[in-house]
Amino acid sequence: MRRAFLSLGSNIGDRATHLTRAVQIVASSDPYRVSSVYQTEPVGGVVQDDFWNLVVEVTTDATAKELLERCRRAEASEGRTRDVRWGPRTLDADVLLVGDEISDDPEIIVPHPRMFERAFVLIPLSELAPELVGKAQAARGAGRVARLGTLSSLR
Ligand code: PH2
Ligand code: MG
Ligand code: MG
Repeated sequence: MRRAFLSLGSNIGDRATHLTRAVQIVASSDPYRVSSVYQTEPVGGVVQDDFWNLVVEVTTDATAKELLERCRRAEASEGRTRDVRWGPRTLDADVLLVGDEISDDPEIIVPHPRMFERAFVLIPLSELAPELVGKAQAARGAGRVARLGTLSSLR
C-alpha cells in the first residue's frame, strides 16, 4: 500500500456536493483522509469565480494510471465539460503524488508538474502530509487561499 494524494477543485454549481461525491469516487473502497476545504483565487486561465479546493489522501494499491481513471470517472460523474484550458469547471481531479513514484509518462506525470507552485495544492497538502510540504513552503505558493472548514461542515 502506498499513500497517494489527489487534488480536487470546483468553481461551478454546488461545490460542496461536487467535492463530496468526488471524494467517494476517487477513494473507491480504499482508506482515505480529506483536508479542509479552501476558497481559492483562480490561478491562470480566464476571469472566473473562486474555486473550492481540497486534497484527498488515499492509501492504496492502485497504480497512478488507475488513480487517473478514478479522477476521470469523478469528473464525468459531476458533468465536467472541457472547453477553456484552466477555465471554470464543476470538478477537476488531479493526481499529485503516488508514494515516491516518479513518472514522466505524458498521460500521467507524477509528481504533478505544477503542484509545488500552487498554494491551493500545497496548503491543504501540508495539513495531511506536513513531512512532505512545510508550512513555510506552502505559504510561498501562488494565489490567495482561505480556509472554509471541513467538507462535512459545508454541506
Ligand atoms: N485549477 C487549475 C487552474 N487554476 N486555480 C485554483 N484556485 N484552483 C484550481 O483548482 C485551479 C486553478 C487547473 O486545473
Ligand atoms: Mg488541475
Ligand atoms: Mg485536471
